[in-house]
Amino acid sequence: MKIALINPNPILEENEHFYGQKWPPLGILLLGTILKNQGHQVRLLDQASNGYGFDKVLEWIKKVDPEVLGISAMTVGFLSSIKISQMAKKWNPNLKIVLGHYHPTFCAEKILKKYNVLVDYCVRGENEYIFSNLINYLENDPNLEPTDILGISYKFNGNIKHNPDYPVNKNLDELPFPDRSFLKIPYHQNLAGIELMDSKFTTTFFTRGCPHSCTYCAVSKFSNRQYRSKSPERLVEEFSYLTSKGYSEVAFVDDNFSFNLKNVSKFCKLLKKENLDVNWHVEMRVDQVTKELLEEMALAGCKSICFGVESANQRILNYYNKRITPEQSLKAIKIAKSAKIDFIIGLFMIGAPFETLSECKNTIRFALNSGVDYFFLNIVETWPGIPMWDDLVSRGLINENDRWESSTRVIDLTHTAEQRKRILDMITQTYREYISFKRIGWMLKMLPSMLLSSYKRKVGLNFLKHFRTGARTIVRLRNLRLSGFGKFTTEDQPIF
Ligand code: B12
Ligand code: SF4
Repeated sequence: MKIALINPNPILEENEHFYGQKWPPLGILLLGTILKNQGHQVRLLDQASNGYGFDKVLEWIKKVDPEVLGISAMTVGFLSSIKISQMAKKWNPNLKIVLGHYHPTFCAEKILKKYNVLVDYCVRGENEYIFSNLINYLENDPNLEPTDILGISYKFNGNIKHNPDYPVNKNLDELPFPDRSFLKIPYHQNLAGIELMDSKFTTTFFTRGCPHSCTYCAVSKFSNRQYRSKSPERLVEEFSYLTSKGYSEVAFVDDNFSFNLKNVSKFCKLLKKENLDVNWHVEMRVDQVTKELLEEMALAGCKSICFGVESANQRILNYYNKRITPEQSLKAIKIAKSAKIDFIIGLFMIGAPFETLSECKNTIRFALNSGVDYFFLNIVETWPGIPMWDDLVSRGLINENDRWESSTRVIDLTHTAEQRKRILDMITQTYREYISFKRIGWMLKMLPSMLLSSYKRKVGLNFLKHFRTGARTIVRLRNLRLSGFGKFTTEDQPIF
């Protein structure tokens, strides 16, 4: 069959910008690889990274002329998926449209009810074989009811049906290496839009799932808190394969990379033996840090760690069910530095339900003084599928029938207009001051660590090499106004 797969850009408004990283869409890449291996003709479009407008996306669809269009629908990208579905169905009413990823997993009933003429199937959960089973059914018995295809929701004779869940994928070693030749754009490691390296960048995962259940995170419900891992041997094999294809920067997309410390340690030992020229990057919980492990990781090529610090306020951390303390975060950052991890990033969240202004300020101050090389101050958002959503619905703060189609800033529900303005101003001001060419003192302070770290030296040289683009991005970042999770608007200001 001819199948087109799209990772949509979450931007619908012309004056909005999305300042997430541009990373390959690993989910549809894996689906595409499996289908291609089964003999199907697959094409893939990463609109979130190539920035195509919707007209261009339609042009692409027409050119591919697929029989099935699969769209990856995160909550922030859901309305874009609907816009693409509308355009595609208008062009070809016989095209089968399948939505997969988090939003269709948690909102299948609502989607099939409201958009019944546009969306034919919702694929729920993470298992990659659900889609190939559906494709095989569409190829062979499209008129029969697909009662035995686990993990899908669909309409049949005017009724919405939800087949039982497909079990999560237990044997991750069995999965093929994603065929990255589907992707037609070069990806580079970047931070908030600033490219750090020129070399080829891609993503992979060691594990899936997480035994924790943080209030703001969709992962535990999506994979039923079932933690699984590839074998360290298979992961090293994958790293060898990636370097043979010219990739030298790899980011892990794991939910909880280092839950099994022994496995990580074994991976590092095996990777070190291979002596591959590859830098890798991970996210970690601060309570999993030991100096021995981080030293092993650094020696095996780990260049950056993002720590989920989230808040400086224990009350808020408890609400997030994060099971860490701010002191643990400071300790983890210190250990990472002493273990010679080159780049340490702190992830913070501002604007939990009824979080006070002084608590917000406290977290910002903490971020500034925590010793990290860079920090993200994300505004807390909520959407279906996370415990915080259920909490806000049960407290009557959010109407699940009104807000389910996109993501909602929590401060819009629990703070006054004046409080919201002060919180957003605080964040914008912090970035303005932090990302400033005037911070010469900070730059000088960075200098010794830059000179000592070959990775940081390369990042610095790369910045100088592309100085005009880098400087423009910095100016643009400084002028942006926050308008939602990862979204910004320049309002009337020119972009450059
Ligand atoms: C890596 C990652 C990113 C990367 C890359 C995203 C990408 N292009 O895929 C970057 C950094 C860019 C990113 C950005 C964002 N992310 Co993110 N991200 C992740 C992370 C950690 C891993 C995703 C991944 O690669 N998984 C591995 C692959 C193999 O699995 P997968 O993508 O889930 O795909 C499988 C299934 O979902 C399904 N599937 C996926 N697409 C499709 C399509 C079809 C047709 C079908 C049938 C099936 C299907 O099959 C796949 C194979 O098993 C997840 C957490 C998680 N565990 O998923 C969060 C996560 C997906 N991100 C999340 C969020 C909120 C964001 C941002 C909004 C954050 C922000 N403030 O900017 C942005 C949005 C970006 C965008 N362009 O839309 C949320 C989404 C929640 C939701 N309900 O939508 C998650 C779940 C994290 C969380 N804490 O809850 N993210
Ligand atoms: S935020 Fe991290 S630790 Fe918490 S549930 Fe999600 S993946 Fe697990």
